[in-house]
Amino acid sequence: MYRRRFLGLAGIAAVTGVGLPVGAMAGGDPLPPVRIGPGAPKGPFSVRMPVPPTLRPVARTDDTDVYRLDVLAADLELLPGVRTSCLTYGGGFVGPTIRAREGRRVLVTYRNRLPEAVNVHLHGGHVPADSDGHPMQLIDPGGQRRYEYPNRQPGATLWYHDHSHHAEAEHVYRGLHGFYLIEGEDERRYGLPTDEYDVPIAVRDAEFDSAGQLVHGDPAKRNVILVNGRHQPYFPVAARKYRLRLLNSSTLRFLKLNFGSLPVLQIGSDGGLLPAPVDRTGTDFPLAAGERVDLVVDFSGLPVGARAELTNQGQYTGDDRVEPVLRFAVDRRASDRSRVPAVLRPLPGLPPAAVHRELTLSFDLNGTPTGLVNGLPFDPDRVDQRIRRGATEIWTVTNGDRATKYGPIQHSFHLHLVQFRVLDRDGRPPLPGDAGLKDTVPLPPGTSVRIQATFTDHLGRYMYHCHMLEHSSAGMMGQMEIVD
Ligand SMILES: [Cu+2]
Repeated sequence: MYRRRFLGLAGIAAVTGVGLPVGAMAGGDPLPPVRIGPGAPKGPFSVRMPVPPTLRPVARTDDTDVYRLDVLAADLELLPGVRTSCLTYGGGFVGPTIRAREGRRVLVTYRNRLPEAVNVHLHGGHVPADSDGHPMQLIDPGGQRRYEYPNRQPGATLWYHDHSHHAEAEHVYRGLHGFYLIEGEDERRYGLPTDEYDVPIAVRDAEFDSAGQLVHGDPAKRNVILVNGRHQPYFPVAARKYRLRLLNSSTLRFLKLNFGSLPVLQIGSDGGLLPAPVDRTGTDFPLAAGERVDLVVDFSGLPVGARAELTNQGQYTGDDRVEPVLRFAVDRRASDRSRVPAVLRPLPGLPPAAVHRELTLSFDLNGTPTGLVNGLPFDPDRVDQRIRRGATEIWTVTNGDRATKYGPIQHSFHLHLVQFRVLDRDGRPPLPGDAGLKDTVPLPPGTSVRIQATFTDHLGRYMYHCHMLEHSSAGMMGQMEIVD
């Protein structure tokens, strides 16, 4: 099914542009408003945003929390009054949140109750190779597999999702994703908002057919933004500070989220907290598929009854039209002893790098489009990079699709096993979204990013790839082996 439109190659600027230099922007008519199911539309902000439930461990020992989670089909009400067939972790379109603690091990046994093979990748996790969800290590129908997560890494907003070879895009698109939050040992002492005031929010796009079923087809037709699995919901908030952890769980689309005039401090990115909060009030948050941003948003200046909106900018038509995503409805006052200290978690230093590598991501567009890294599609039997355990390396990653017959093509870059630092982009300073520890970064057409990482602890084979999952499904993925 590797049609060019399916891969987001046609009108790519319109589909994935984030105000980045992608060349000619495809125009086209605005997409029709969403109108599905009996009684639809109910209008925006008519349904409440769910917060994914926290998964309860089935057992605890001195140093380990043990979980079980089923992978199963479920019919869910993503749109008002319509049942949509979904693939789920534990029955939720955003699966249950696993809340882990730094230094305390988590074991999760996933049981596959689907009629097809699946697996699970902990995105951003520093985990043993046989627990990383290698695309060829699958859980067959009826089978189960136990994944071990040591959580020996700083507290961070991670997420888990399917990574089964050639099927990851469709599986994630149909629902196989959830949050995995590690609380750092240092975190409680900062006094950040916790518990009901610490809210993970997954934002993504989707297309529905007239019967309300998900269509995994032309990305340009994905005209519904889902927020924790609901279209344009509202979220009741108290007039106080909230920690909001935003994830772009789209398979392809780049988001550009904006909180308007609400006071927003960025406190973290993919791999955990920043050294100090950054005032991002009024700024856009461009998020590639898979990226996260950790924020403290302050509603205390709003009276009870006030409304504020999270919006997405210009993603459907290539213009700068603002799309409502989520409404915050202030419905009560609440005491607030949380705070955002001026100093948060120091970043690890940047040791000298002995090894430099160069990678180029591109498509072979002759015939069936094939994703390539350094000219080769993914081959599970081939190791593309051998890396000494403990080594610090600098990788220059380039998007080679500046001028294809379909125009410029957007990519992103995701590295498994480790968090990296962005050193620069085309010799210029990193973007605001590159700050801190990162595992996923956007890679605009024709540009390069230099990243640095240290490959500690674990041996074995891991992936790196474009995190536009239709692109990795089409082969834009490489394999590294960490060796002694
Ligand atoms: Cu790509």
